Amino acid sequence: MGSTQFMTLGRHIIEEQSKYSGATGELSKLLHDLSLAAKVISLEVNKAGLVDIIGFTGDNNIHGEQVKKLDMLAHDMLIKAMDHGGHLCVMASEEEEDIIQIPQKFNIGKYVLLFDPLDGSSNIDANISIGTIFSIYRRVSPGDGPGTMKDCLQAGIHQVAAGYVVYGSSTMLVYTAGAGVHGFTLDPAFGEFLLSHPNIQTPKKSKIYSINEGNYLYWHPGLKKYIKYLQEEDKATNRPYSSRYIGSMVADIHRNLLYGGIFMYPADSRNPYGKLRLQYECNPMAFIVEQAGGRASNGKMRILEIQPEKLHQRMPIFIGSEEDVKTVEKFMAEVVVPVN
Ligand code: P6P
Repeated sequence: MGSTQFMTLGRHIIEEQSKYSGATGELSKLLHDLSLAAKVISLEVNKAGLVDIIGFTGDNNIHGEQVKKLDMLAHDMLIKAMDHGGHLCVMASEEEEDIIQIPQKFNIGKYVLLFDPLDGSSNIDANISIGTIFSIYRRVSPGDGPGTMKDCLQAGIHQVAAGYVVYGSSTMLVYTAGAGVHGFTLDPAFGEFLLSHPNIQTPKKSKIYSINEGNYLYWHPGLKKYIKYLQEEDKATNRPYSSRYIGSMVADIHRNLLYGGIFMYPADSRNPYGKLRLQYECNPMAFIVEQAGGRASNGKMRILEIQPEKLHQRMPIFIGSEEDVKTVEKFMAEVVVPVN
């Protein structure tokens, strides 16, 4: 999969931008600014074990979850890198309840940025891969003033670009602007993201499944049947599958994107909407995986076609190799759960 050409992210974005619908170079500058923030966050994540930024800030985020110092550093870094480029009209982050206004003289840009600054943060102390996820839309509000909540509540099908950064054994930035999925590996020696995975295509069928089996008791009966089906032996359908679950969405989906696999965070009897957030986790990952030839649904409908109602709403997600996602949808449709 590796690429031999010496292609930097910046050059790739500019060369590719002719394929983006209505690209004026602004999107390229936006993606460049995002990569700058990613480099600084990567630096901090990689030295986290050495300086006092491990551990809790003592604060809770808007969802009542204890906030790690790196979470807030990543959040602040992204805002600092993105709020004065003039390409945005509004931002939204997992770490802020409301939309984030752009300073007045820079806030009439034509794009909207949503992000999860550091997904998987509960793994930080254990030095497990974590990630940043971003999603970019064109504004729908009038262009002569700041962006609005409406700009941030567009269906995923309207994204113009999406990507993630995975801080693992190396730091990789993976993005799509609607013309394929491309992966770049950070060379820390000179701080450039170099094209390492051009035109990523995820296998149509796999033998990896990723789900937190600790929630088995609470699952939909059709999902229970599906997981048992994956564990049966049948050489013709590559079963039993292997179970791989890091507990960090970006890392789990990144591995499955490259190797093939299905990642599931379903609704269950305790959490009727699952755990993951539609606007800055499910939608960007769905755009990327679909562009790589995969599929992403909430078990019933395409993630990208769901009309968001709330900025931080959660959504069940089944995402990855197309045939595997179709199979779990079939298992769940065949078992009708009586409405209590
Ligand atoms: P669980 C990390 O906290 C996260 O938001 C995702 O990155 C990850 O996929 C999921 O939660 C893991 O949740 O309930 O399995 O620990």
